[in-house]
Amino acid sequence: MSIYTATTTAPVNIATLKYWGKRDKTLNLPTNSSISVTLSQDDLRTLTSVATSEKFNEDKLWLNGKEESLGSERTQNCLKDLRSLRKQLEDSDSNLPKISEFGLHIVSENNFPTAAGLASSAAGFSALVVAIAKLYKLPQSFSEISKIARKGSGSACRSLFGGYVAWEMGSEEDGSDSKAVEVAPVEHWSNIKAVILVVSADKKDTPSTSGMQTTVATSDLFQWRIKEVVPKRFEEMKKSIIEKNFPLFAELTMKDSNSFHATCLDSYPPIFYLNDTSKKIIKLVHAINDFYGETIAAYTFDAGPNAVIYYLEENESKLFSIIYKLFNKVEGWSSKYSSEQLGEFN
Ligand code: 2P0
Repeated sequence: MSIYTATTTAPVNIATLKYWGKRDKTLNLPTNSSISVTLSQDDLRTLTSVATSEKFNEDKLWLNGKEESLGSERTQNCLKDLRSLRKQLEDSDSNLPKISEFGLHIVSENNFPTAAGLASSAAGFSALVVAIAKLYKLPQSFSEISKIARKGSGSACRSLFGGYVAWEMGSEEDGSDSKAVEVAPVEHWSNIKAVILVVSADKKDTPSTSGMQTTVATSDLFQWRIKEVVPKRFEEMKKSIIEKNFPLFAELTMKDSNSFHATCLDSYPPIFYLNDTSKKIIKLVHAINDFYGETIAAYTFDAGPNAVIYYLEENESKLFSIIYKLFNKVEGWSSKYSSEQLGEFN
């Protein structure tokens, strides 16, 4: 008996231009294009291993050590697409083992809290789809495979690439042009760093999928966002990445986070993802940028209260000197800035 296996890791991606709204719920086709930065594999990631064998007569999943159902329509859609691509290969080459007919055993593990607004579904579906694509030795490009990951969870399509990634919304009804593409590899702008301020590791209030549906159905502001704001911002943000223009990239990132949360608030009933601590962080980042007279940090918030702060590596001590000072969390840390320099932050 042969057992075929493959393992992969997929990192978390954090959108700097947010995906919020679907034009097709089954295919996860978005109402706007989005952009994200993929975090380093060393930090937040999903590790997924898959095995298949003629002895496995059903599909099974263990997530963080616990057996979970594979019955969701989204997961089934991903498995169906992957099997169908493998079947095409098997039909064209009779030497290939017919593993598309066997059950799959999938073991997946996150190194961060699930469903805490840290985009666990993105890394999870990305790792699932890539691991099976590897197992099946599929020849398709990552952009092609990203369309399958998208059906699992929209934002998952962006986690197939490292660095700076765009999810082009596409216009086809069947989703054939709604895929992730690389804007720039991580080496292009490798001195950008992200820190996550975990405000709460609880499960989020309103799941993204139902939140999006409410926003699409009820928010007037949302219509303005998808028609007038995002298309222009999408091009500007790509340009800011290509040109490594941090102040512009930061401004667009913060504005887009605010625009997304404004449409949540404009939904009926309103959706609240930010809490008082999140709002303090927003004010703090603006105060820090004002204090230094240049934009050295950008915040962004997903469907939860946790902040992701982007900054350039060379500004790390400038940023943390203030964050540590204010939150006073790190023992033995001494600021390299004088009390006078820190002025109002003292
Ligand atoms: C994003 N979010 O672009 C946005 C910003 C949350 C806020 O993608 O229904 O889990 O699985 O397609 O991808 C979260 O939504 O939603 C998300 P589904 P997903 O990252």
